[in-house]
Amino acid sequence: MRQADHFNGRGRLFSLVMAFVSFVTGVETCDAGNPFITSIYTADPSAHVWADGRLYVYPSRDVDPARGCDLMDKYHVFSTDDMVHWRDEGQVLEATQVKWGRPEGGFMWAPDCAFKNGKYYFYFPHPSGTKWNDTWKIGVAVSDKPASGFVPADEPIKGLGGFAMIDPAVFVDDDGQAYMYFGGGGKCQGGKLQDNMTELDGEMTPMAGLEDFHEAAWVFKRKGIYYLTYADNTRGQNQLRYATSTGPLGPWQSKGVYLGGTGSDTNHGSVVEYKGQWYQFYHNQSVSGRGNLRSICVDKLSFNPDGSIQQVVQTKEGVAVVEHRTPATVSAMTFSAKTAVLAGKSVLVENAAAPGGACVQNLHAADASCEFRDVDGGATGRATIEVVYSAAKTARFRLNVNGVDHSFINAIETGGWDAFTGRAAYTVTLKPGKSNTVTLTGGNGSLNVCGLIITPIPGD
Ligand code: FUB
Repeated sequence: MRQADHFNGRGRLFSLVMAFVSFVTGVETCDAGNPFITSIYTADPSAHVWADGRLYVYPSRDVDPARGCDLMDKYHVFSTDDMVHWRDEGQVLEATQVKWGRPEGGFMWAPDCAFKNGKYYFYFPHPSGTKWNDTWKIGVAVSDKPASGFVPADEPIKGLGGFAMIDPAVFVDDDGQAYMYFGGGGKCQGGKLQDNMTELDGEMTPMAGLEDFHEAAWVFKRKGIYYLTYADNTRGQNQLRYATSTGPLGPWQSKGVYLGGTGSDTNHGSVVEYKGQWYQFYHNQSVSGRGNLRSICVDKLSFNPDGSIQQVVQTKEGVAVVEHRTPATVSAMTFSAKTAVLAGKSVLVENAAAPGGACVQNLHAADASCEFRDVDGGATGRATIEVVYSAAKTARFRLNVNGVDHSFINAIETGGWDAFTGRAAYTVTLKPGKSNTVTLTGGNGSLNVCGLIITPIPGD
């Protein structure tokens, strides 16, 4: 079916009877394939498996529209229990929360997270002054939970300095001793953290033996061998290299490239084992075609018998489901397009292919929008908003929740106007009860929206 271009008069509103249906579903963000997160742009994925059995990814967020890497000012976390169904855990920190941070905000670059003594420590690089490149610091935020409740410390971590304080990575050894690594622009340092995880224990030392180091250090251990992976200086398409050592602070023996260029000028990865398989996380720019609107990917990583790493093959298919999964049953409320209040050139069109029997069209028009009112936030807490859509070509819309603009959300091509398989997911904290308003604004490509699914995040 071709996209119809109905126009029912500027400013004319369709007020339709609000109705919602409650049902039980296993809905979680499902973005199998690579990139595995497409609703928003993400980069620099740091992956960890925590005691609740889920794998969590802590990436940077590339804010759309981008200006260099300047406007990156917030972090969303994602998690999975089967490597195929991903949940947006929502935002964990933004620049405005950092007391010591640059007054203009922005520049929340590659983060990491560590767990010790019952607490989660979220480490992030951020400038403390207007001259951002001269004032990098590394901050830490602490929580009892892996993906919410983080409170940033009033001061950055003391004792770091001298050069690019970006890309912190924290490795906790089998004996419980934690090590921090950081660096960019060719230099990498590492050192011990105290038991409180917020202060250094002694001096940081240069990581000796890393060939062509650029940035993005990551340390892990397997069968007694310590591995340090990093991005090199290959022009236009940084590659990932690795080095090994018998200790967490080197000296390191360079082992060469194990992940070639991804198409993006930067690269940044992490390595983790989950349910018996090792994985390489990285980013590319395949959704946007732009180096500052990146997307996170995951592929399998394998070792040779001598412990060396085999070349990672980048795939579009991504990785397979790791375990038979019993879907979580959570209550969800569905809002069909028929319940939306339309404005501008948006129109409601009957469509048998659309769940709910109708869809909102003409969202390509600059003044088109649709609003879902009385969205139920449950008791309170985080909930994933899934916009159900079809798109013949990849488009985007602006998401506004309760008057707060969340910038652009991607609607990835679904294969045709009648293919309502698109799910653009984004997690926010909703107000309790039926007191929330979700507005989708068009003007950035064509998509047809047939409704919303709201899924509370379990445990909140
Ligand atoms: O995302 C901003 C910066 O780009 C990171 O800190 C670097 O590792 C590179 O990926």
